[in-house]
Amino acid sequence: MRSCRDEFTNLDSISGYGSTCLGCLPAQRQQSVRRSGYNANVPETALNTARFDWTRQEIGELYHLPLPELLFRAQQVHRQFHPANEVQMCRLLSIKTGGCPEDCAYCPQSARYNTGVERQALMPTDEIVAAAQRAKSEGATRFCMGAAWRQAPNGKEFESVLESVKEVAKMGMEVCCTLGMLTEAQAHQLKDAGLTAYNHNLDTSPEFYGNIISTRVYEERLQTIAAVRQAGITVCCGGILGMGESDADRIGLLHQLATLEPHPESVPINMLVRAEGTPLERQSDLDPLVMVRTIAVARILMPLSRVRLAAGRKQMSREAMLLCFLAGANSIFYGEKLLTTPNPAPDDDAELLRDLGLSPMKMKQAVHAGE
Ligand code: SAM
Ligand code: DTB
Ligand code: SF4
Repeated sequence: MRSCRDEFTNLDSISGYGSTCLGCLPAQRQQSVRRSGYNANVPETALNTARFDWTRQEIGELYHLPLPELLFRAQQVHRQFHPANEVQMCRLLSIKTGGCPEDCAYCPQSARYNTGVERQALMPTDEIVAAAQRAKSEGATRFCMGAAWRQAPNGKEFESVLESVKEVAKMGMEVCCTLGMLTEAQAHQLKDAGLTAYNHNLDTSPEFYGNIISTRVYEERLQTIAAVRQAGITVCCGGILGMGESDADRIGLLHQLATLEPHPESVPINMLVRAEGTPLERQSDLDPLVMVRTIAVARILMPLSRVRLAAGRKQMSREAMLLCFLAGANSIFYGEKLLTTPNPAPDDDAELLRDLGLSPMKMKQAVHAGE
């Protein structure tokens, strides 16, 4: 019998997402598909088509397509699975800043570099809740709390994070945390508190990872991602471009992401923010078209996922951002600050979306745990 995967053996038919009934999927994938922010107009029969067996060769062929061809295919996939002109607004908040023992070469929060970032202890729940309320009133449908930890600590601080998650979850927004490595038990506690997503980036290819971070290994990232998935929390996982990696490394990162089964529901693609004092402060400029290409391939490989045009927008032109949206990005960080570095001013972003005719995604389309 012809399988739905046969649809994809020929790259020329890449946008021909077909085929079987959603009910035929294994339970975990059904759950992931239902949680994805897919376009409600997509027939359920078209939702069983994501592939998890992409080869590096196939991904390389897509990545190196002529850009207009790649954009066309990505846009076709995008329109099949997502509202064409909607962008999710996400708000980031650094709830514990600086002093991190890890040596991530890009990160202004590593204690190993003199970056001028002021250390800040864990924020109390009431301040976090107030920030989440502000974010919601400004149109954010996802609230992401970031902490500069190698791994989430046990004890009073973790209890306090759980309390904050509980309170933010009551507001009906998607609630995301990024706290470093997690144990399975911690992932379950976060799930019970109402966490809907956990961000843990693979950052780059397995081969290039050691050039950027020496204090942990790729496999540890994969273990935390598995613990998050196992606990029933949606996965937010992506990477950073512009760290001196090659096209092959970007293809390697995409390969890692697209062979996670289920795919991460949310895929942030960051452009390196060159922070003073970090080993990467003098990296050369990244051609924004590399962001466009990578986002387009991510969109094709992971049709149901939200792809986030994440850090680095402050350095990008409006035209480059438009191309990223055309390539299938449908989520941004909205607010004047990322974790410790600046993001475009909210007024400028509102004007950009208006000028492009894009609308902020409404809360009803936001992804909630357990749906
Ligand atoms: N400590 C936790 C961890 O590493 O998973 C959570 C916080 S960490 C700051 C979250 C992510 O931010 C990193 O995985 C990295 O992908 C991204 N990031 C950090 N510094 C960045 C920079 N200068 N430019 C772009 N992305 C950056
Ligand atoms: C992600 O992929 N990007 C965000 C979020 N997940 C946590 C972080 C970007 C941080 C940029 C540098 C800073 O502001 O410190
Ligand atoms: Fe620490 Fe995360 Fe920054 Fe690495 S990226 S130094 S783990 S805060």
